[in-house]
Amino acid sequence: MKYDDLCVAAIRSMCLDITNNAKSGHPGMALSSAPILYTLYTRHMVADPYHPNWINRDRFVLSAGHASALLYTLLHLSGYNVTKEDLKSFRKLGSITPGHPEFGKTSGVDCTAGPLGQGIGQAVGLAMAETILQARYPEGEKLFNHYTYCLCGDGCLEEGISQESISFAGTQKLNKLILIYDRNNVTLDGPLSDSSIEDTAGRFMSDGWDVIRVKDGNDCDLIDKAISKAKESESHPTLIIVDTVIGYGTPNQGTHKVHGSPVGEADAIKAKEFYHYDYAPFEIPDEVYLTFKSSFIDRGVKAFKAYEEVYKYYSSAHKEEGKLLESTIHNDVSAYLLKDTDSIPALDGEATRVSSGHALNIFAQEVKNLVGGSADVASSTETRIKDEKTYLPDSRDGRNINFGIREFGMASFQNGMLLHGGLRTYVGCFLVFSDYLKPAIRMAALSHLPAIYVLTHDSIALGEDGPTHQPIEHLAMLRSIPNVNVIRPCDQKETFAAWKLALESTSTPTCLILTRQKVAQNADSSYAGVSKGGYVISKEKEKACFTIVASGSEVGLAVQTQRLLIEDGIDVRVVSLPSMFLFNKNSESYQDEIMGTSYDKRIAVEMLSSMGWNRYAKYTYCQDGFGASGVGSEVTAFFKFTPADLANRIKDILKVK
Ligand SMILES: Cc1ncc(C[n+]2csc(CCOP(=O)(O)OP(=O)(O)O)c2C)c(N)n1
Repeated sequence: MKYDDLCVAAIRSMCLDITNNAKSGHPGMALSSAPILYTLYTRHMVADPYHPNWINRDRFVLSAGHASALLYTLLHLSGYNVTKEDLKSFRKLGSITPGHPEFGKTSGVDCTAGPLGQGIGQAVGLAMAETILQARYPEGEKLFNHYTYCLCGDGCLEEGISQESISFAGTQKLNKLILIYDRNNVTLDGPLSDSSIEDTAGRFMSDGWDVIRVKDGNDCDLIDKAISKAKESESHPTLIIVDTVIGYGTPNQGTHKVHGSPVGEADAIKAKEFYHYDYAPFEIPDEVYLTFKSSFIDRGVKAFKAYEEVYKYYSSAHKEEGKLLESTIHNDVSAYLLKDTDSIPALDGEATRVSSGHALNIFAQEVKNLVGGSADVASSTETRIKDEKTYLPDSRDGRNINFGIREFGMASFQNGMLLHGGLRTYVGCFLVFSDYLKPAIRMAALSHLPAIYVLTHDSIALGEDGPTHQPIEHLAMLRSIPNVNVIRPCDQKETFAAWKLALESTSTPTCLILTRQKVAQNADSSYAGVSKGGYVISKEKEKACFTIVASGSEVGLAVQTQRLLIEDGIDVRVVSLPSMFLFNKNSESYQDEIMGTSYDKRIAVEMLSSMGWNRYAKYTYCQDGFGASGVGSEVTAFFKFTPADLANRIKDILKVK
């Protein structure tokens, strides 16, 4: 195009100015990738900067989030609400241009990224969402028909999650996923060759991807051709490998010195001379703005207008589906949920993972856009939606997804699907393997996504599989992540309630923590109680002198212990505390009222780490060491999780013989 060189020079110069001005940031990849993003935005991306949340826009994920200065520059030129002042506030407190892109903070940022590799996972989820929505809506191809682009660097492809992502995307033939790899062969500490000898093209091809090479990362026409070819793919995702030079044009180009610190005024001047760019810092000539106006902006505005017509037609031709889309575009399905889970007849003696399976199947009938699956443990985690197909290239309408044994990838794909909008999702695995999910859970929480994690086999009571499979520290870990609601229901009713709460959420992820073993149904468990996070589940006889606080399967243990103690004349209250997250939202007086006794007259019981429980009780009765392999009931008895042992402990505290 006429002003390609000028535009690319302007973008590069702006990235130098932004990082120099902030005295912080990563100019290296911003400079190497500038022609790639310039070509993508001006010649291919279809999105309307004036309707940045348009559901059918092409998505762009900057997986190498450290190159954020480049993305913000592109958004500024592309007409999004990112001003020059915002660019000058790069990395400053309160700005909309934070160090790494954050979804929801900056118009035009489709995905939070920075933890390397996770952008690729989220891009896979975004691409999946497009295919699922297309198949699940009648005439869905009219509503959902866009590409997902992702830009990554060497670092993203070294991360393990990239492998989980590419092998799943290849298997699922996500042909509208286009991953562009800025191969500048330099990472933070030095040359890529110090840490990788990979044949990247071979790796992708073996996973069912098409691979295109662009040998000169400064040639916009070559980049353009590669993207056009990738868009034509009918059954494979495409990797475009673009050979580039990190820090292009600066005196330290090609070295790690230019990766992660501003180049300084003197080197910026030299680089601009090299680009033949003769403008003051932060100045951009009109030709550049006009180029973006007549390409990206005009294309996007026109496409959005056309879509409005489609939408109008759709809302009248398919009223029900139109309504569903309208309300679920922002992941809100509250209008479709059962009003009352308490009226579902409750079964006694059912494992909460089984109750969860029932709940899922009840809610799946109501919430037609609920899809999910597990990391190859659907039969153990009870995560299958009955009578529904498996999601595959030839059955995109399948609601059951077998993510394979790729926990981190699975959770990251879920983030992508939710980022897209229009779907509700859940993923499942054993609680102990939430370690593998953790970075993606954190990402969901930070991105305000209502992800659902079905985490079963939730204590040493799982038995025979032994300490490798018995979670200990996991609840403390999950509970310590900001904006994550961890719910550990004690019986079937609480499990139904927990699912309802998870689906009612629109911006907080929920972890459902479920037993492998059977538990008794309590008479007084309720949705209202769970929604408060904690409540009295078994009242004292007259006046409690002590309170047992418990969650999940230990509520049953607490109630049995209460009976023993009351027989011995010790009046005790039992509080079920399925969610610390929700309980902490109540007033202090409510919390005290529920607890019933003073802090030093309370014990918290949970067959996992005690960490965190001292906020509620002076004493804890928990499992702070690793468990052991054996029959579940024998393991729990060995570690003294029996009514008699717990009663003795409480008597010791109360100094009662
Ligand atoms: C999971 C994770 N580990 C480490 C980092 C810190 N980090 C940021 S960029 C980077 C090097 C990335 O290399 P590359 O993708 O080649 O980027 P480039 O050097 O081209 O900017 C590292 C280690 C990170 N952001 N995320």
